[in-house]
Amino acid sequence: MTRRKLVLPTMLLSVMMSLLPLQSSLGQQVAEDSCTVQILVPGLKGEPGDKGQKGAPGRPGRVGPPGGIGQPGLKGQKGIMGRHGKVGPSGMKGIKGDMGEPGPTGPSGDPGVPCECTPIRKMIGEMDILVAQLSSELKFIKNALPSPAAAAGIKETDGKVYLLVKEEKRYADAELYCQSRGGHLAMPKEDGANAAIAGYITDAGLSRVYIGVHDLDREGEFTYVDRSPMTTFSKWRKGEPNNAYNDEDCAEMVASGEWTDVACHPTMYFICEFDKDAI
Ligand SMILES: [Ca+2]
Ligand SMILES: [Ca+2]
Repeated sequence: MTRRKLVLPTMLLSVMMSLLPLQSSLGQQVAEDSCTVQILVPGLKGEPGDKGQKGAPGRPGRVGPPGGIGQPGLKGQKGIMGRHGKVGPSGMKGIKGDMGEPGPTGPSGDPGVPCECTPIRKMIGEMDILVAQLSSELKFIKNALPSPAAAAGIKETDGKVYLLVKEEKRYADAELYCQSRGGHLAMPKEDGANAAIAGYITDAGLSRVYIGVHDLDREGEFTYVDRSPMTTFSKWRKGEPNNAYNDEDCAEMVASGEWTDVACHPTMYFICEFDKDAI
């Protein structure tokens, strides 16, 4: 305590002196001891001073850190239309549309120039007839010629077509064969037809064939195979028909064109005939 007393600055002493009146109010003992004991205590807080004048503006602060993303702004107004862009590539071909409604009928054309049509029409008519004939003959050939080896070809007269069939058959089967192709066994009813058939046999190198003549229905009364009567024409060989062995009810033609009654069950070649009108 003594040492602190010794080092007290002069200013502190003056303060202490100014406080003496206060010490006197504290008591006589304090005044008596003031020279020996110096108790230093802070003074009472003074009255606040007057407000100072506004200072000069400070220096600008440092740049602050970046702020956070703010709320999106309001939508702006629509801008003006831009320029036209470049032409794009061609698209793929579309599917075909439906057929439209038929249009109105057009105006009538100008009258044609008269032509020489009569000869042309006549030619067309003749061609139509020819085509019809060829069609009929083709149909006949298809029916009558199942195979080229089955026949030696055909012969014809004005009204008939004859077909020599080189397949040995009995009389009844031969007739069935001819019927299945639209005809009958050959039925010569006049010299011309008989000669044509005979020539056919000769040309084929044959000696005899069945023809469509028989007396199967009544012995001795020969008819044609289609049951037509034999009235004005026949070509029996001399001495025929003789119904030999009481077993000859059919007929054959030999190469000379003459007829002979023969049995019906032997097999031999035969000739069919077809009406041209029916072909
Ligand atoms: Ca007989
Ligand atoms: Ca006989």
